[in-house]
Amino acid sequence: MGGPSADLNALKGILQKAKRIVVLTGAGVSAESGVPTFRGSGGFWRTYKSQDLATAGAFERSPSLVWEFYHYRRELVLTKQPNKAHHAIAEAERRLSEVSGGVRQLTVVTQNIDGLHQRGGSNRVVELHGSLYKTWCTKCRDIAENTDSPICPALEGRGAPDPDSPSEPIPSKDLPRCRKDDCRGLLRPYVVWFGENLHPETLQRADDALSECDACLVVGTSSVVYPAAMYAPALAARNIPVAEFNLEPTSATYDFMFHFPGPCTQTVPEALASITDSQ
Ligand code: BJW
Ligand code: ZN
Repeated sequence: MGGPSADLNALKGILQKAKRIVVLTGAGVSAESGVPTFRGSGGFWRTYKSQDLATAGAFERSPSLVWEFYHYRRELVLTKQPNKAHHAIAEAERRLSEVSGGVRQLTVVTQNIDGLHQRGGSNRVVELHGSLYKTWCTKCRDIAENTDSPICPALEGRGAPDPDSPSEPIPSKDLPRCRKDDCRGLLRPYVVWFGENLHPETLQRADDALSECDACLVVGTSSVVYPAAMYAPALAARNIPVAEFNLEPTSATYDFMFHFPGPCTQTVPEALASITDSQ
């Protein structure tokens, strides 16, 4: 009955008192920076959907093809900048901590692997699905940061999204390799693919933030991919106020207290103004 409200003042009143805010984000928060979302028209690379390439099976069949896909996205995101939503979220984190001597906190729990929250100034970020700029050795399991552009010489000029792009497989020995001299194993992107479990430490950090949280913003996610999709409905079920910011309603909208339609670069800074503009 009733459905979610779009009463901005009511949300601002809640945020002014909140001690632990979680901002749960998805691809929509980066859409206005020019990073394509997954579902909808932007979600294709060549003729593939993300679901076809973001799997361990796809990497086993063709590490070259999967590396081309991730190389393309690494290079694309390097040309993009954090937008007003990323900046407002980062400024709210800083301000909230400053006015309370560190007692009040805002944590970003993101499904995105693009690093734009951190580049926008957020410090407390849980990356549920990993990072475009980290690698994971398939042999020694080492996880390493890697912002090289290109990540290896053989990928230079590869990864174009045009379906007619030449795509001779790159020999495995020329794909990204572990930097440890005694290993040199094949690297994979440090991202969570479909059918893979999220990393236990990541899940723990997300759980810690969610269990303490007394207000939650859900920004730019279709809320269909688990386990992230259950986080905000679980908070709402505990009567914690949840506000969704999305271009359109999602399957989770009716679980929530608030829904603010529209581009998040407008709606999110407005909602967080009660924190970012506080004296
Ligand atoms: C704007 C905007 C603007 C645009 N302003 N808004 C049932 C229960 C539990 C699990 C499952 C289940 N059924 C199937 C599963 C498994 C699966 C799953 O959830 N599948 C669903 C599709 C149903 N989950 C998994 O496999 C997870 N692992 C797991 O469950 O392990 C246990 C297990 C083991 C073995 C078998 C089965 C289970 C892992 C999921 C990992 C997801 N990884 C990806 C790819 C990462 C790597 C990469 O990027 O290449 O993560 S999938 C892809 O979707 C990516 C995203 O993080 C994720 C979420 O997408 P997101 O962010 O919501 O984007 P969109 O595009 O969907 O939505 C954008 C939204 O923004 C839209 O709503 C727009 O309207 C909005 N928007 N512009 C405001 N300007
Ligand atoms: Zn290694």
